[in-house]
Amino acid sequence: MAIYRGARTVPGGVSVTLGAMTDRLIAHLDMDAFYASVELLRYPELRGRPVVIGGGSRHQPEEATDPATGAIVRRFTRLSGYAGRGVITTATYEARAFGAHSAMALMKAARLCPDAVLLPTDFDAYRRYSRRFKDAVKAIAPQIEDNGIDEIYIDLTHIGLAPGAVAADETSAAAGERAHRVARAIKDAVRDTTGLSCSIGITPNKLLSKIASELDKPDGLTVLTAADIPSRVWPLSARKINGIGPKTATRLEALGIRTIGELAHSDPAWLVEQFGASRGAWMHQASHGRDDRQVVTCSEPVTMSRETTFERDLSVEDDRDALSEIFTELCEELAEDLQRKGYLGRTIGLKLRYCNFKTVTRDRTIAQPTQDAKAIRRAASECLKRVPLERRIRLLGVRISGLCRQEDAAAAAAHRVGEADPESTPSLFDREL
Ligand code: DCP
Ligand code: MG
Repeated sequence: MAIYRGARTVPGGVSVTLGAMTDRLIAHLDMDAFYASVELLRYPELRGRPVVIGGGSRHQPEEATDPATGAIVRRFTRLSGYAGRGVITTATYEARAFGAHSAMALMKAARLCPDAVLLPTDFDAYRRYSRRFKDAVKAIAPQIEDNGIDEIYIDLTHIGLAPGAVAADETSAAAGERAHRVARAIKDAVRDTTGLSCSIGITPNKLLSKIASELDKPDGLTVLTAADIPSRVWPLSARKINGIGPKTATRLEALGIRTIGELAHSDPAWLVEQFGASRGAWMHQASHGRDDRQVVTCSEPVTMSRETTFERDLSVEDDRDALSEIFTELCEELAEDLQRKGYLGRTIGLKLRYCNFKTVTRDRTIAQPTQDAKAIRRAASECLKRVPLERRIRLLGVRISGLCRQEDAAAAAAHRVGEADPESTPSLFDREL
């Protein structure tokens, strides 16, 4: 994508400014007032009213049939009567206008906005809608990274290109138009399948897109590039950078830095002095809108484990049989987990917690990845030889890391010449020792 500068407004009040910074097109999509919007689907009569979501099921609306018309009439809980320690999960934009927001105590919100309607949460429904909107996006752009119940990153670099066209050869104007067209298609698909609106930010990276998706909320579509950073990103609070939390923001403020722009203009060496080498350097890069992170399309597990805390503390001396049996079971369960999920692992770890709550771990890496209970037990038994066993044991656990997918392991095995693991290693829990 070549350089294109300038801004223009496209129909629907959507601002598009382009000027390529890298050759990637990354989107961040975030649903608007997510929990509240799902609730409004079933209570459409609340549309346009201040509504907050939180509190227990006792705030479920009451339904009655109007004897005259036969229509269902619902009676909703008003926030004004609320007493308790609940907090708001989210609020409609109408309630936000009164100052109500996520994480605010409901009693405080009741003072700000007594006429708001209070609805209880229904996480099953939110999860269902979460799956639906993600599937709708995936049908258009399969490279998505889950970033929570109502947000995803989407790699649009190669989506919506004309047949035979290559992203790298595209002009920036064409790339911008494509970004806009694909984003519009995604927003339509999300609305068609869920009835919900979302906001999308498109920029060359995840960091900027996460900032951009918030800029024109709700129902926003914002495309930004390097040229827009000074005008659209630098005036924002440093907290808008994903990774700068309240603590860092307070520290920054004490140092006289409130905005992303002020951060960008501070001396990187001074930032390193204040926040350490990696964090200081990262803050400098982030404030200039630089971020190389990839969209991670599926989250691979890093480790799998099974552990159990005994009903009473067990001793190797007196409870050898029980320990040996539990040890075998844990290895078998772990092997089943691996087989069910389609993984093999190479590093087997053992965890022991003694009756005094001291915990020890040991691990051993084997030559070939495995999902076999016996191989796992053999390696874990090797680990067992390296831990003290005088004290009574409260917890026993086995875990496996260095995971790879079954199909990748099969391909690798085809290229390997026979390195065998030893046939058997009895464990210290076993009788024969
Ligand atoms: N949530 C929560 N507690 C919080 C923040 C959020 O339970 N402190 C839940 C409720 C939100 C959902 O997560 O609906 C998504 O969080 P967002 O921050 O994306 O907020 P919304 O989607 O509600 O609003 P916005 O339009 O600002 O994205
Ligand atoms: Mg949201």
